[in-house]
Formats: sequence, C-alpha cells, structure tokens
Amino acid sequence: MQLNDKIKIELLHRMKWIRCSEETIAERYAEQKMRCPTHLCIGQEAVSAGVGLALRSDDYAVSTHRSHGHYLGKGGSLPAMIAEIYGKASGCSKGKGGSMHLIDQSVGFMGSTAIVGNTIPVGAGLGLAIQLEDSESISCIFLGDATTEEGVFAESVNFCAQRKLPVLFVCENNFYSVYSPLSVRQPANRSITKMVKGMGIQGEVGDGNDVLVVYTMASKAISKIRAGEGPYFLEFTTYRWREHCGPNYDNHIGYRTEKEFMEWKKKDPIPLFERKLVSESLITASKISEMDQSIEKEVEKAFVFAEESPFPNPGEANQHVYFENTQ
Ligand SMILES: Cc1ncc(C[n+]2csc(CCOP(=O)(O)OP(=O)(O)O)c2C)c(N)n1
Ligand SMILES: [Mg+2]
Repeated sequence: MQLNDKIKIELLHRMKWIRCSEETIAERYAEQKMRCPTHLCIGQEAVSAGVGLALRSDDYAVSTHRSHGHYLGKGGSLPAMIAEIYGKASGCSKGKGGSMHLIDQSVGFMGSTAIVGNTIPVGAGLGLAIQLEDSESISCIFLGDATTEEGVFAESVNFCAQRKLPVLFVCENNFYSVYSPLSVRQPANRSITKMVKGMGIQGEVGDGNDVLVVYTMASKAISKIRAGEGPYFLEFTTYRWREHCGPNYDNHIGYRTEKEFMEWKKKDPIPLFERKLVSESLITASKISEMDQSIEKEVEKAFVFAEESPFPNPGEANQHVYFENTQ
C-alpha cells in the first residue's frame, strides 16, 4: 500500500500531539490540580496514532484505563480531555469521570473504564448494533496484553467470531500488567495472537513502535472487516516508559531492568519516524520545529481552558453523562 504524504505527516503530528499532552500532564501532575489517577501511554503513541488515523470518524472505539492516546488518536478534543482530567464541567465526561473514564460520542469514542476487560463486551455490543443496523462502521476495542487473561475477553471473542461482527481488537502488548511480566502470567510458549486465531478469528502481530506498520496493518484489517469478513485481532508489541499509574519513572523498583528500558527507548517511535520522513524529503527540520511549537501552544491553551473552566454543579451529580438519544 502506498501511503500518501499527507497521511505520513499527520501520523507524525498525532504521535507528537499525544506525547506532548501526556508529558505536560506528567510535568504538572504534582500541582495536585489533576486529582484522578493517570495511566500514561508515553512510548506507545504509534499504536494510538496509527489505529486512530486508520479508523473513520463514524467508527466506534472503546478503551481502557490507559486511554488518553486512544481518545486523541480517534480525533478527540484535547481541551475536553485535559478539562476532564481536571474534573471540570467542560470535560468530555462533564468532569465526572477523570482520566480513566473518557467518553465522547461526537468522535465515536464510546467509553473507557478502569476495570480491566470491562469495555470489551461494550465494543462487541457496538459491533452487534452496527450489524443489526447494517451500517458500514466498525467497532474498535483497545485492550492490553493482560486483558486477554480475563474471562470476558474469551467470551467476547467467541461471540464476535460466531456472529461475524465488524469488530477490530487492538491488543497493545507492552509485556506487563502493573509489575507482572507476561512470563509470570502466561505459559512461555503461548502467542496471544495464535491463541486468538485458534478461537476462530483472523489475527496478526506487528511492531507497535513503527507507526507505518500500525497504520498499514490496521487499514488492511479494517477493509476486511468492512468487506464483511468478520472480526480481526491485531497485536502490537510496544513498551510503556513511565510507571504503571502516575507521572514518574519506576525502574528502580526492580520489576524490569534498566537495560530492557533503554533498549525500548532506542526504539522511540517518534524520532524513528521523524528521521524517516526527513530522509524521504517529506519534511524539513524547520517544519518539524514549527510543528513542535504549534503543538506546545495548543497543549498550553488546553491547560488554560481546563484551569479556567468551572467545576460541575454538585446538584447535577446524579445526572448521567452518557448518551443523548439522537433518534
Ligand atoms: C478486573 C480488574 N482486575 C485488576 C485490576 C487492576 N489493574 C488495573 S490496570 C491492570 C493491568 C492491566 O494490564 P494490561 O491489560 O496489559 O494494560 P497496561 O496497563 O499494560 O496498559 C490491573 C491488573 C483492575 N482494574 N480490574
Ligand atoms: Mg500490558
């Protein structure tokens, strides 16, 4: 597949946009104005950017506790996300959800939750709704490697396979569940993708730190799903840089080695792709620095918006934040 130049530039932009937003969250977290736990995806941006750009705006996505990149990648609003993390009424979940409960129907982002595996059946249900309505959308379910260990994952894969639902599973395999590596959780000879293929759906593994690989694999899988071939499972290998939950680094704890961390840092998806685009003469160093500056300004503005927004009215605490009935 030949990718057009505009898409390549946008892939770079989207990764940088996600990175800068999360680095700013990390920098300002100690101010204690963001009072919810935050799970940062720094290091994993290529999956969010590549899958997000391959999806259409009328496709649905559901996500996990580590949802910032998925939401922004899907075309979410940065001011609405930062305001949500600040607990403000202008947040995408009206300030009632925080970092782990992002929801925004306007971009088809149908929710993220803190309970591991919780959104998988929601994504499967969205796939069923799409099939019943005979629409051309698809439902994308983001999940982590550990989430494949939840019973609901197996039930949902089976349901989607049996009914040939238009569902894309995107597994970000960052090799850890909090402090537990895959090696203490799953048998050594197991491939997650092979296991899922054994359950009756198509699947592939790819380099989740190469945004072109992610975009290309996601686009191919999505066309197959739209063509009626049923669900598809994509596993992308990648690595989380910061602690499981929070703004800091935690390599000193000892659950992973500095050597492993440094090897993954060398595979930082952003400079790798930036160098590729420069070598293809698609972008110059000065255009990159313009891009960086404009993203920094946009992020700064989103934080000002969040800080200046009011808190929700306590009288509305029991009102739901979810969907308006548009019928
Ligand atoms: C049902 C359930 N069990 C345990 C937890 C605690 N928990 C929160 S995140 C997490 C790790 C999930 O790992 P993975 O799915 O690989 O995603 P990652 O954090 O690596 O992105 C765990 C065990 C939870 N929130 N819900
Ligand atoms: Mg994981």
